[in-house]
Amino acid sequence: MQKLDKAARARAMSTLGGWKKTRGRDAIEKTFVFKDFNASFAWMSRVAMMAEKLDHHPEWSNVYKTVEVTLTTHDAGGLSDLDVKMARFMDKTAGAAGRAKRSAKR
Ligand code: H2B
Repeated sequence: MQKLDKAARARAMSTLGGWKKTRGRDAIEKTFVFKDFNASFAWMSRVAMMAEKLDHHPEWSNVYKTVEVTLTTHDAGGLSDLDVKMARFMDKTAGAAGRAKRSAKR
């Protein structure tokens, strides 16, 4: 898996909503806020199955209804197409939680 070059990265980022570059790392991150714990964990289960299928796994943590996600490709030492693919899948499956950019409230 190849790291995205500068142009490909810019193109990809312009199509992703609410994802931002991680400071000091070649990675992207987003915070998803769901209705409650049940909704957040159901989503994580769905994403987990996709992660296994793609053999591409997120760095993430969950506190109640909030899931903080960081995506990067460890084997490539940075952002690859797989991260973009995973980000799209996460946004698509998160519904309203994927459209909320960020929330201070947990
Ligand atoms: N996930 C992510 N995010 N990056 C990787 O480089 C990666 C992975 N590599 N999941 C996979 C697993 C690799 O370790 C296994 C052996 O295929």
